[in-house]
Amino acid sequence: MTLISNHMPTEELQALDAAHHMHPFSTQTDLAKQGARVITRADGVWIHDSEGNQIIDGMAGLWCVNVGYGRDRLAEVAARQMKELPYYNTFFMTTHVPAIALSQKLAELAPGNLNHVFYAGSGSEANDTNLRMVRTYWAQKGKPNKKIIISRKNAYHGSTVAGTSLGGMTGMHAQGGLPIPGVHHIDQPNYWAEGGDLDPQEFGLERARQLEQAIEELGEDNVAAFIAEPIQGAGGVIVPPESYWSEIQRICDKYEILLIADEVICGFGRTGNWFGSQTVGIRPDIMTIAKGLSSGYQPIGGSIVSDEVAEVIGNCEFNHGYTYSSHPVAAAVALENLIIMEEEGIVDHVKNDVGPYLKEKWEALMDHPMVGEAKIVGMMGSIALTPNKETRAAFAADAGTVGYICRERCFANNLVMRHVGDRMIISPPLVMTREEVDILIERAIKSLDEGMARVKDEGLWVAAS
Ligand code: PXG
Repeated sequence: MTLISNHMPTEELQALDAAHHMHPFSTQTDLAKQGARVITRADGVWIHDSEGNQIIDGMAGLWCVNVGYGRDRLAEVAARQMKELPYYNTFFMTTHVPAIALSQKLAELAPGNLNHVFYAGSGSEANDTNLRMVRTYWAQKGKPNKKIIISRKNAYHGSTVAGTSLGGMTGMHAQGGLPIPGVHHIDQPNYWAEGGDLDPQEFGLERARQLEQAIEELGEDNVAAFIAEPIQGAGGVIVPPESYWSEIQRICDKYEILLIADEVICGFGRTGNWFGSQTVGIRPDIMTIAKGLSSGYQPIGGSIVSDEVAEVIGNCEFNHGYTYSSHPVAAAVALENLIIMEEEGIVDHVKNDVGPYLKEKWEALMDHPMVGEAKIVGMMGSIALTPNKETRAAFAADAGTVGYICRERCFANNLVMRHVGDRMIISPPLVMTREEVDILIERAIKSLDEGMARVKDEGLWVAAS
């Protein structure tokens, strides 16, 4: 067998990759022609590729490497745990110290009465757990018809059958005959794209009240829960108007609908608090967690559940669990990650130090002729690209055409900044320094300038009518 290593020529690695590796969310044949970028190592906020480029990672991997790359402590904890107990389950009246210790820590960090954790291997799996858990909860309470989960268009809750169904991505629903029955989607609070002539706060209320209308239409006795990201991430870092979340909380309370906050991106410091729910001022019954829980060093997700939900579920045998629920190595690494976050004051760094610095620089991107709005909470930000700021116009070209051009320029300038349609998004490692923020912003401006020139050259600087 040939030993495949970082020392092989890039083209050979790309050819082998194209031959045997199927990529998520990619058009395999296009990628095979182009060749995937081979990432070889990473340190701090920097990733390195096989061509020797040093790329500043404005996305923290995939919204997850909150403590940055190259943490020896996490590697050491993993090695120690692997030697001591690499695997054991917690199904049949057994437990182990990593699961106990991580659960205790999460109960301490999570707000209010969220004191119980059910583990999964990812955010998608955790949302599968949530779907079954809320339905089981209501069945246990003698209300088996309370089954429908209300979610939002353009939400992202994962890629499994339940995750995709709960999510509101039409392109994902189209593949595989989803959503499953019992999931209902209302509109998202995306003021830039959908606010029309309303004032932002009025628009926020209008969108929140769609939840009330949906509950009335579907029948309170048929609705189990509402699920939402405090701030939509994969949908384009959509920051709702302030009026939105307090109204949602009021409605959930009024109709006794469980509130599931999907904290997979917003959790663990991303928004300047431990959880996005604290930033937007809500009291969820269940929080979905993953990503920043282990800073991506191990695959682990879960559901943090309120005392009340845990008590009701605890009265039946909940026939649910994954081989890797409470995986000891993943749990040990996650715990060490949280300890690092505490010791280094990383949440405070986001809230009071580099977060506000990034906000100032990010919002100044509004001065760029192609940027219509710049939104940022903590260290997740987005800008809307537009040919006309005053009218909040979209481009006439298919959504994403201009965004893709800008993303390509970012890559060429050694910056990972993603596009979602014609919004550009960032979610860098939380440990980023001010100097690194300056580099990120400098490269972003250069890429926007080059992107705009190309958009004009290609005759794409045209507003949709
Ligand atoms: N909920 C939210 C809010 C997420 O952002 C998941 C659930 C699913 O987690 P797992 O661990 O199963 O992936 C996510 C994941 C993107 C992108 O392109 C975002 C995610 C995953 C993959 C791609 O922005 N978020």
